[in-house]
Amino acid sequence: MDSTQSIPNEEIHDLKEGLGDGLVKAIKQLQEGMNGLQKHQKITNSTLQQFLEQINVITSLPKNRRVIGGVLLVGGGVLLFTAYMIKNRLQNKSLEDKPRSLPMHPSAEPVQILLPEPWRKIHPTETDIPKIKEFYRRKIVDICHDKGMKLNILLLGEGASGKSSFINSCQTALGQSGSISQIATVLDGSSDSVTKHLEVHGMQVKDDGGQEHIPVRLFDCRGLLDEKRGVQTQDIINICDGHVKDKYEIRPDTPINISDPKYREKSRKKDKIHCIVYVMDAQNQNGDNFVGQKVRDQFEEVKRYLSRSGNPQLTLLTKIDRLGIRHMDKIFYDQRVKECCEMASSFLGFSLGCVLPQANYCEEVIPSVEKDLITLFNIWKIMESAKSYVQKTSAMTESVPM
Ligand SMILES: Nc1nc2c(ncn2[C@@H]2O[C@H](COP(=O)(O)OP(=O)(O)OP(=O)(O)O)[C@@H](O)[C@H]2O)c(=O)[nH]1
Ligand SMILES: [Mg+2]
Repeated sequence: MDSTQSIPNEEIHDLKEGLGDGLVKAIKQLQEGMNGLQKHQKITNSTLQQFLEQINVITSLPKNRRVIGGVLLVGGGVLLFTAYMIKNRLQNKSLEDKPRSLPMHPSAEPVQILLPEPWRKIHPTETDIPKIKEFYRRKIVDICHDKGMKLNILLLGEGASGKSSFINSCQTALGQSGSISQIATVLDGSSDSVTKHLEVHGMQVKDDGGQEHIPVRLFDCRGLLDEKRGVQTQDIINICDGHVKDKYEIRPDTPINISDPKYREKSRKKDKIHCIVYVMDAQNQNGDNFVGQKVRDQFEEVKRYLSRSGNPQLTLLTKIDRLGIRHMDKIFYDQRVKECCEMASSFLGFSLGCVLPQANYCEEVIPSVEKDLITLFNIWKIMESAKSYVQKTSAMTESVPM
C-alpha cells in the first residue's frame, strides 16, 4: 500500500513543519557552534551544508512516520559522528600547533642536550670503558713510582658539597674491592658540617701484588658555612701552610692556637698543601651562585693567598648526576654539564680546563665502571697538577712515610 495514502496531506505538512523545521533549526544551531570551532576547517562547513540539504529534501518527502523516524535516527547518528570527527580534527590541529617535545636520541637523551662531539675528550679511545679505567689507574700508579713523591690535596667547600664523598669515591675507584669505600664519614641531612676535624686520608691502589699505598693524601676539612658553623679562613691558610696536624678539631668560633698540640710550628715542605680543590655542588647554580657570599669571600681570600705561591687550584663540581643525566658515560657529551662547568669556571675565575665534573657514589651498593672512570680521571688530573707544582718548586725531595 502507498504509505502516503494513509496520512492526510495536512498531517504531512504539519510533520514537515514541526519535525523538519525543528531539525533544521537544531542543525543550524549546531552548525553555528561548530563554525566557531572551525576557523581552520572549511571542509566541515560544506559537509554540514550538504547534510542539511539532504535532510531538508528527505523531510519534505511525503513518507510515513516510520520513514521519518528512521531518517531522524540515521541523521542524528551521522550528525553525532560528524561532530565527533570535527572535534578530533580540531584537537589534533591544536596539538600540531604546540611546540613538539624534543626529538629523542637512540640513548633516550634529547638530541640537542647530547652534543655530536664530546666537549672534553678524557681518553683516547671510547670503545672499551674497562680498558680506559685501567689506563687511568696505571697513570696514577706511575705517578707513585716517581722517587717517593708525596702529594697533599686539600678539599675545600661548603658543608654537604660532597668533599667526604669524593674521598670515598676515589678509594672505591682505586681500591677495586668491589664495594663502596667508607673511609670518610658521610651523613644525610645535617645542617652543620658532618666533618668536624681535619682528616688526612691516604689512598690504596690494588696492584698485582695486592693493595699498596699510593703517595697521595686527601685532606678533608670542616665545611665552609656561616660565621657560627664554618671553618675560619685563618685555619684554611694554616692548613695550606702545613701548620695543622691530622685530627685537629676545627672550631668555627676560633682559629687554631699556636699552643695547641695539633699545631705544627715548623712546617716542612712535605706538610704543605700542593693542590687545593674547591668543591662545589652543581645543583647550586642559582643564577651563577654556587656558594653563599660568605663562602665566596673566603674562597677569594684563599685564592689570593695561594696565587702568590703559584699553588694549583682546581674546582670539583659534584652532584652532576643531579642535573638530570641518565647515562654517566655521556657526561662529556652533555650540554647541561658543559654549561654548568662554564658557569663554575666564570664563578671562580678559573679556566674551563680547571673545572672537573664529578658524580660521587652515594646510594649505590656496588661500584660502576662509569663513576669509577670519572673519579679516576679527576683524581689523576688533581694529582698531575700537584705533581707539577711539587716538581716546579722542588718541594718534595725527601721521602715521607704515609
Ligand atoms: N647525588 C649525589 N649526591 C652526593 C654527591 N656527593 C655527595 N652527595 C651527597 O651529599 C651529601 C653530603 O655529602 P658529604 O660528602 O658528606 O659532603 P661534605 O662536603 O663532606 O659535607 P660536610 O662534611 O658536612 O662539610 C650526602 O648525602 C651525599 O650522599 C654526588 O656526587 N651526587
Ligand atoms: Mg664531610
